[in-house]
Amino acid sequence: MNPIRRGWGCKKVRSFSRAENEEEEKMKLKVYVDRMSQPSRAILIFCKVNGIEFEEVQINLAKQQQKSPDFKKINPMGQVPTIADGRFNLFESHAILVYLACAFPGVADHWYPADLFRRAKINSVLDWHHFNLRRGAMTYVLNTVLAPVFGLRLNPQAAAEAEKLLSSSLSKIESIWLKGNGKFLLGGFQPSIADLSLVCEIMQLELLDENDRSRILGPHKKVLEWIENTKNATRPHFEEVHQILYRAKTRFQEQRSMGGNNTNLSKRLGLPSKM
Ligand SMILES: N[C@@H](CCC(=O)N[C@@H](CS)C(=O)NCC(=O)O)C(=O)O
Repeated sequence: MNPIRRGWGCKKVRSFSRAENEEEEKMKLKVYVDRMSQPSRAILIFCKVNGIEFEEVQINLAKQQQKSPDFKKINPMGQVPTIADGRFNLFESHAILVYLACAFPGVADHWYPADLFRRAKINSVLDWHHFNLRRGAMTYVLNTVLAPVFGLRLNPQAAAEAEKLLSSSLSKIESIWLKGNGKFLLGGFQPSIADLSLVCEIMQLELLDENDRSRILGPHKKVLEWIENTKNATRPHFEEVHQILYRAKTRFQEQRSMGGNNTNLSKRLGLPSKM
């Protein structure tokens, strides 16, 4: 545990020396992200909504900064998001969300409830997410939109497989976790870290051709409502953090209307090779 964190709840009643201020600065939470990455956006929104003080450190995936020796000292996996809280470094977005929810006392209980059963259910959704919704959404967007940006061929067969996984994941979200009258996963009326993580993943579908997006999301009315509920519960930060995605969406639309492919877009969009 970061020693600074142990001082929560204590008001600072004395002024700090320069050395102490420098020490405090070093202990400040650093969040390493690329805003084009879905899990990075989830961490940023979470910190902003909960008033967590942090420094955003840009790791430009397009420039392969995640592979630099300096960054690999912080995250040997060479991926974003990553945090450094004092001397404590952590990667994997779900582990980070859990840590932040537990480590910062200002975070409201609904994000990661103290109740063991509700917490366990949230963990269950988060574990499921990686190999279902995330795999389906990422693979579909790569093989329908992003591949040429990285010098790869679009792969319709991989896209078709991914669409099946994506659509069945969206159906499961509706029939299992959104089945009641609640506004959020697990029937709640306030969001948890699972809502934030999953909705940020779905947001990348903004990059699709509108027909594809409507075909995939259109049948899932409850999912569409839940996305709106999550946006509303986290405004204005949700939209602010997603600005980069909306800009990319506009450029892809322009490119499509000119009948081009996306080969030359990577530099203009600053897109990473893996998102
Ligand atoms: N399971 C990880 C996934 C992290 C991940 O895939 N990060 C991507 C961006 S979304 C990345 O850093 N890609 C660059 C690379 O792998 O070189 C999490 O949830 O944090």
